[in-house]
Amino acid sequence: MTSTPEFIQIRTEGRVGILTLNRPKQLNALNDQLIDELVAALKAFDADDEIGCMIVTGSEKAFAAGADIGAMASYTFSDVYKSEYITHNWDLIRSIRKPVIAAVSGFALGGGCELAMLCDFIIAADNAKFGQPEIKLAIIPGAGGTQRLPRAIGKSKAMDLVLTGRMMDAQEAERAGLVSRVVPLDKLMDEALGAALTICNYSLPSVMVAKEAVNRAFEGSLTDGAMFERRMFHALFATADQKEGMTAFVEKRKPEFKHR
Ligand code: CO8
Repeated sequence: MTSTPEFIQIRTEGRVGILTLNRPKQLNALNDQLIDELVAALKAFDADDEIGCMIVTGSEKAFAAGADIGAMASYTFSDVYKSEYITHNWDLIRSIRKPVIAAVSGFALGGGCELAMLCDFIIAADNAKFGQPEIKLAIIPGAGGTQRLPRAIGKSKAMDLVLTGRMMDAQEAERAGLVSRVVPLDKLMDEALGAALTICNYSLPSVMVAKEAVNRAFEGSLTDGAMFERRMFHALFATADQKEGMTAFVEKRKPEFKHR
């Protein structure tokens, strides 16, 4: 990054890049600058050979309470349409190729829930609350909420959340399949870091291909996804790490992956 970010904190732990949303007074409400900073940091980690996995997190009280309502209140259609307000580089988050884990505590609402869903999987603290309350503001979700939420939790529950604007607690979110694990609040970062470090120890090419293949299942047809999976399964036999991984298993030792 060229300048020090104002609304996110960046640190590393081993080969894990950790990004913490940091607008505490506004419950991490998202604005263009925060998203720009987040995208720049994710892209920098994605390009960094020393990094194998990323975590996006917030504060105990809020992962992110949505887009900044105060900033949006007076905008007109042409203001937001012309500037592609707040979503102009949203798809760049989707294009990050290394795994990104969302570690969510507190509120993940509106754009906050959409940001968590844009990550590869969500680990939630037991105080997490998810929702798409945009309907209460006479708008609708604008960054994937009406598309990714039904794919993640099914039509009925997604309609319920989008149309009533109610929040879903961590337990309901886990039952519905939105989050992969729920842990006590004070264990959230340990759990996310444990998962990230596990991923970092695997061969990076296979990790990246696995992410790409699962995203095909989420976004495309079964036939195309299965063909992509088959071809990439074959392609991974060209890596040095595949030889190392299988040889190590046969020799009953730990593999030493070189990420190539
Ligand atoms: N925007 C701006 N400020 C916010 C937001 C927000 N989304 N959420 C909370 N805040 C501010 C409050 O105004 C308050 O500020 P102040 O102390 O100056 O009065 C402070 O954060 C604390 O909030 P509360 O006092 O309300 O705290 P509570 O614990 O009582 O309530 C809630 C917490 C339930 C989270 C409540 O603040 C709330 O309902 N927030 C709004 C949630 C919402 O409607 N989110 C959806 C916004 S629209 C949206 O996200 C569209 C997404 C489009 C794409 C985005 C891509 C990035």
